Order: sequence, then C-alpha cells, then structure tokens
Amino acid sequence: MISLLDYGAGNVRSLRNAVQALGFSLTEIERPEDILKAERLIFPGVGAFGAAMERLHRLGYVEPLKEYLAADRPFLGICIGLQTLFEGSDESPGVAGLGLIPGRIGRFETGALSVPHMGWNDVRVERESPLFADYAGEKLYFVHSYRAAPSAENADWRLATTDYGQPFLSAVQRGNVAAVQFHPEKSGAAGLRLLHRFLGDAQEARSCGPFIQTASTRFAKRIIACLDVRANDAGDLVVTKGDQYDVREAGEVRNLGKPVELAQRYFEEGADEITFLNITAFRDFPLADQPMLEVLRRTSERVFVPLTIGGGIRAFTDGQGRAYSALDVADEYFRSGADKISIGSDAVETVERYLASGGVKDGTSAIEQIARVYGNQAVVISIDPRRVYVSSPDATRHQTVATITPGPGGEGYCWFQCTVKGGREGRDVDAVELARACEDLGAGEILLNSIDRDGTGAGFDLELIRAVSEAVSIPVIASSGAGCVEHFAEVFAATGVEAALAAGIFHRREVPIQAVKSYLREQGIETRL
Ligand code: 1PR
Repeated sequence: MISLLDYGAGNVRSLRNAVQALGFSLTEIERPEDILKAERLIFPGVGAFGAAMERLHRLGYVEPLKEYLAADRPFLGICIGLQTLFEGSDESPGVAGLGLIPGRIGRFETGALSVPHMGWNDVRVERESPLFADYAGEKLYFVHSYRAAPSAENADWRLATTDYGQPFLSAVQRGNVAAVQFHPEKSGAAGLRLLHRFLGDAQEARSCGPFIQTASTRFAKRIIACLDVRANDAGDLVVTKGDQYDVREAGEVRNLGKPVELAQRYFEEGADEITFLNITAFRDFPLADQPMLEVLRRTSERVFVPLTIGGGIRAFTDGQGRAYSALDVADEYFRSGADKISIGSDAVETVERYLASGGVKDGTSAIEQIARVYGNQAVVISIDPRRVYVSSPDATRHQTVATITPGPGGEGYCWFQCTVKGGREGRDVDAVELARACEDLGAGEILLNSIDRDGTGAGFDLELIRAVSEAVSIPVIASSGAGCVEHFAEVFAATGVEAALAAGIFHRREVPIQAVKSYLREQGIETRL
C-alpha cells in the first residue's frame, strides 16, 4: 500500500499522476492513525517550511510521522518533504522541524544566480542506493529557495549533492528513509524511473546502481514550448499563434493543432517546460471554460515536466452575482494539474496600485495571495510590453534604453510599455518597474514577451530582456521572436535569462527542440539533453 501524505498545502496532482502513470495506486492519509498503517509513505511537501510544519501539527501528524520514521519504514520525502526532516529552517525561524537529521536549512546565497533555484541540474550520487540504481546521470528538476548544506553532522545521511552557487544535499537516505530535493514527478523519464524504484522494489535492491562522480554539477538553461490556446470560430479549442498578437489570418483564427497532443509532442521532444496561455480568458471567465481545464487535466496525466498556465487569473463576479477571488481561479488551475500559474493583466493593475501607494503591500493582490498559499515559485508574471520611442530619456519618466533599432521618426531611445488584455490597452507602467514591483510582491519568475517581436522570427528583443533581467533577481524567461537556433544562443550569451520560450517555430516544425539544445551545447551553453 502506497500512501500519500497530502496535507492540503498545494498541488500534489502531478505526483498522483506520475504514480498512476507508473501503474500504482495511491491511498490518501486522512487521519493520524493512517500513517502507521502505510507500507510506503510519500511526503511531497509544498510551500513554506513553517506552513508545512504548522499543518502537520494541526492535523496531528507529527507524532505518528516521527514514530514511522524512527521505525525505519519506507519513506520518500520530496522538496519540503526533505527539508522538514531537519531541525529547523531559516525560512521559518522558531519553527521546529521533525528533527531526524541534525542541522538547519538555510537560504541560498548565490551572488549573481537567481533565487529560487528553478530548473534542471545534475546530481552527484555519492554512494550506492537502490533509488539511483538505474539512474543514468540525467538532469533533474528543482525548484527551491532554501537548501540543506552538506556537513559533518549529516554525513551519514548524505546520498547526493548538487551545486548552485553553493553545494546542497539533493538526496538523503539512511536505511529505508530517503528524501530528495528535486521533483521526480517533474523530471521526465529519469524522475519517473527513480520514483518507480521507490514504489516498486526499494526494499530488496539495497546495493546496486552506478556510482556517479561529477566534479561539479551544471545548471541548465531551459527551453520552453508555449501554446497560446483559444476557441476558434467553430468553438473548438485550438493552439493558435499570432503575429504581433494578431492571431487571425484571412479573418480566421489560425489553427496550429490540438493542445494536449501538441503538449505531449513537446514533452517527448525534450521541452524542459510547457506553458499554456489561455489568451481570451481576459474577457471570458476561465472557470466557465471547462474545455481548457480539461486540456490541463489531460496534459498533466501524460506530461512529466513543469506545466504553467496563464490567462484570466483575477477576481471575477459571474452572471449569478457569485464572487470569485484570483486565488479561487488559481486553485482550480492547480487542482487541474498546473505547477505554476501566470498572471498578465491583473499584475499590471496591481502594480498601478502599488506605485500609486508608494510601494505598499497590503496582502490583497493576486500575486501575494497565491504566493502565500502555493509559494513564490508558483507565481509567474507574464508581461506583454510594446516599445514606445522617444527622442531623449528626459521625454518620459520611464526607464529608457538607447536602442540600435531607432523609432519611425529616427528616435534613438525607447521604453517598454506594459499592456493588458492581450496587448489591446497600453498602461502608464513600464516593464522594468513592473518586474521589480512584482518581485517585491512575491512573484517567483518573469515571462517576458514582446509584442513587437512576437511571431516575427527576427530574434528576441535583447534590449528589453537585458533591461528587465538586470532589474530583478528572480528568473526571467525570454519570449517572442525566436526564428532559428542562433537566436537562443544569442539571448543566453547577451543577457542573464535562465530560460527561452518559443512558439511558432516549434508549432510549424521549422526548428526541433533538440536542434536548439544541441546547438546551445556546441556553443558551450548547458542544456538538458
Ligand atoms: O492577461 O492574465 O488574462 O493573461 C493572458 C495571457 O495571454 C498573457 O500571458 C498574454 O501574454 C497572453 N496573450 C494574450 N493575447 C495574446 C495574443 O497573442 N493575442 N499571447 C497572448 C501571448 C505571446 C507568447 C508567444 C511568444 C512566442 N503570446 O506567448 O508564445 O511571443 O511566440 P513566437 O516564438 O512565435 O515569437 P491575462
């Protein structure tokens, strides 16, 4: 009997899907006494350390969990499920952990590297373990801002380590109790194999496996496939693609394929993440869009890399006068299989209020509310900027850049105006101040589009991307304009972005994802192959 300790702190649907895809069924822990009845227990911690411990206490799970662990029964902790095994964490001072492993969890101090550590990295397996028995050295998916440092006092737990500015424990194990900092359920085929080892035969295979020794682990730049989804005029949900956000051709919505099939194809072709943007959700209430939620559910059953969904995340009152918060909309997206949600128009409105109030964070914005429940890493801000040209920096209060592509009147400067409703309305907020404010409000990542470059194949807007990525310390995804493999190398070489996203060239099969990755490797840029 495989039991899942879901204490209601976030999305564990991905893990359920992965376990089911491997042919196992899961029993939910519903009462404290269920813990000691489990034959194998998975604890996929989500969110913050303090919130996780607080919920475990409230549900009466702490004592039976300690007893289960002390009896050396089969256990797999994931992410916060690893961190709570320690004595405490700087994330939540004063909150005691389960105390099985000596030491405290600390925050990453990585200098120029973005925090969270979000993406694909190597693990250095330092001793034999059945968990890694058929692991072939692939990169695995991490997302966390805090780390367990390897030390003399936890040496007997140390199974694998990873470097991200600083070394940290990426896997621990003693006897039958193991925990991993990465997400096996989001780590593609390698993660599923590891999960299978725990589910299937962790007991009997105690001494096998290659012994991997890598001098230093290397973090990969991510390649993301993006699917803009909307109903076409016949009412079918299709993947579409615009030119500078105009998705119609000869009056019809362009149809580039079916969302679930395309997402699965990109997973199989090696995309590191998949993003769905529900591009008409600004006018239609997304919770009424059951086909879109169904797309997400079906995709999450077969795609085992992180899934982001955006569109329509804002407060809404339906035709019957029932009010929904942005968190309600996000809840439904997470329940349907999203790992991250992305906020567009609502973030611009939030930042307008934030700037008008001199930077007050009152806790009511969608960004703050969703980050509090699901963690910062789950909140992506999608920015849809358009260039506004000016003849000198004094002509505007906004941050300008000197541009090598002058404006229509020969203007040598521009700023990047945020828009809402899919580019239909410009606002008096620039992309740089928006990104900074959203980071302060608790966003974990920026998805930086460009209306000027979208669908043009002319390359990423490096001036925009440099300006935004230099202004924040959270990861930035470069988007819009990719036309060939060289454009990806260019954006990684010229800016500090962690990821690059493309749509049209992948949909039209002009450039395969693997060709992008191979080219990047040839250029000395690390990728997950
Ligand atoms: O405002 O919170 O409801 O979110 C709406 C979301 O839908 C936003 O993330 C917004 O970017 C997106 N969106 C709205 N309208 C469009 C449109 O195209 N008409 N799509 C749209 C944005 C841009 C990228 C695209 C890249 C790469 N699409 O997603 O995939 O530009 O394309 P390329 O590689 O082909 O150049 P809310």
